Amino acid sequence: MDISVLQKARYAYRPGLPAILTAPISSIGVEAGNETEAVDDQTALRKRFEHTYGKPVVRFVPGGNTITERPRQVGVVLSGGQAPGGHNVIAGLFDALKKANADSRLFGFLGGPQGILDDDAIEITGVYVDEFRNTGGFDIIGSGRTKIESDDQFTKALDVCRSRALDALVVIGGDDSNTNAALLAEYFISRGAEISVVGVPKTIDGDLKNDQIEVSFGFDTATKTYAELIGNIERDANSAKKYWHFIKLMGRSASHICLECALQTHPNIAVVSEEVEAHRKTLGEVVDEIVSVIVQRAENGDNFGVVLVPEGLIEFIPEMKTLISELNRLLAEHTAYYASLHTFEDQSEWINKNLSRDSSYVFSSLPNNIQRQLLMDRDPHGNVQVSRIETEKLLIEMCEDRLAELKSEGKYSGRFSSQSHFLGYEGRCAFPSNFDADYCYSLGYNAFLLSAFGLTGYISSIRRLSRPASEWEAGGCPLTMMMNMEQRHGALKPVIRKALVDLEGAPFRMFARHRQEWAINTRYHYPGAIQYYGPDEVCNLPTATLRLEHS
Ligand code: FBP
Repeated sequence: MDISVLQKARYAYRPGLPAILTAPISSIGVEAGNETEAVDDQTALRKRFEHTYGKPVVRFVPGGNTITERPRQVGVVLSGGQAPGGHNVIAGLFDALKKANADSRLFGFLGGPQGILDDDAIEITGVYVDEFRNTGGFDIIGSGRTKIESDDQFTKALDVCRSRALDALVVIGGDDSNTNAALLAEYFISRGAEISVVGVPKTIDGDLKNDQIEVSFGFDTATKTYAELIGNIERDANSAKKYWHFIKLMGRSASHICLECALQTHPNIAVVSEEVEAHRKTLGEVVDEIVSVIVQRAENGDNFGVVLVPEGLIEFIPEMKTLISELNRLLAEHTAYYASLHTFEDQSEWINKNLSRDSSYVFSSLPNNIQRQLLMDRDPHGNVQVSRIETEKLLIEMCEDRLAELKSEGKYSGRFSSQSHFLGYEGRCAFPSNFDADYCYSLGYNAFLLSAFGLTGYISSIRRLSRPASEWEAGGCPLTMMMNMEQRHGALKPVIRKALVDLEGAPFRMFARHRQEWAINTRYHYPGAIQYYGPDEVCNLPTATLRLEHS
């Protein structure tokens, strides 16, 4: 195989594990805490999860009751968007399974949850997994966004797991996929099946976190990859001194990626969606704030700068949020009729007629390309595909209009030339940083132990991540503990609560303390590329967000 020098070198990397997980498997025991409660809507959730609600948080410790080392069959599925480190989760799972019993077998469902429904799987062998160790991507078995939600799908999933004689199913995914894992766990028990379902917290977005999950895997590598590119763009901006760069950053909903990148690169402006929503800022006000920095910098002769825009911004602007929820409802309730409208003109005319007066006004005031993007298909979980909405270009257009007005009023005399960028897919399949390589391997190894102890409806949890890997704590958290009820497709559904940026949290406060200085003076910070070899502080430093939240 023709592989890069780095890929070859990474095959030899031995990921770090929490000390407890390096012990012989037969010497590891489990310690359970008290019963737990969901974050909200406890009564409804207790009823919905009759068999799995309220279980204790568990931690692996030396000795006590240990697992029997009989051969086991485990299935694994990757769900949702790619995140660096997914291959190592599977490698950790494989190694633990084989360490417990060499006759155990691991099956990977292909192409995401649809692979379960189609019973499309391969056996993951030692030779096969070795090709993927410490590499980025999900190509080991592929991923997909199918949601298992109908009764028929649950029955099918159980039939497939039974026919393959699985002892456990490991679901590697974000909040929606782990919600699915919780529902599957409940369904399996309710049908008398002793098949553990264990989740693993994945998403570059960083919004699957809480007291037990300090960070989802992939966030570390993806933000470091984007920060390298932003730093490079900043240096270019500061060298040429002629462009304003508007950089949209992935992260469907929360602004964790944007905030982390701001902490790493000190841009002139970073918009944080959660702040926009908290202060109920209109799109016009967001634009005015950006324009005010452009004008002030122009007064100092600096007609250049860098603006970070979170991908999910559009859904946090109150008037846009209302518009999107009206659009979601219209498109869900009139799917067939809407599909019969073939031209954009017909579609937008029908939409405009059926929106409330305010939303119709907002919709009509948007440029045509943004209107089209807002009408594109929703993903299987009902989310607007924000990665396809060109918010960065919308902001540029609006800034240009506002600056032209100011110029005509004699209040601005600078030059505004812009470049737009979208950083998203560039970071999702990077070689995992040492942090993600270690964390993912530990999560996978740990997921096996949870399943082998017969725990179901749990998510793999590795904590104390700001310390060296050997000091990490390993255990599991019941998925119901992270849930509440939310409106989805017009009905109340149990879902894992997304963690948005906390405006009182240390990362945001750190940003807020410095942003004025970064806006006007040029204080760019260049983190450079991820380093895999070299001094500890260069190769193994976790994200600023993790350090600020947990050190
Ligand atoms: P997950 O939540 O599934 O991890 O995906 C996150 C994400 O990368 C978002 O940041 C982005 O909006 C979305 O996936 C893009 O989805 P797609 O890969 O389907 O274009």
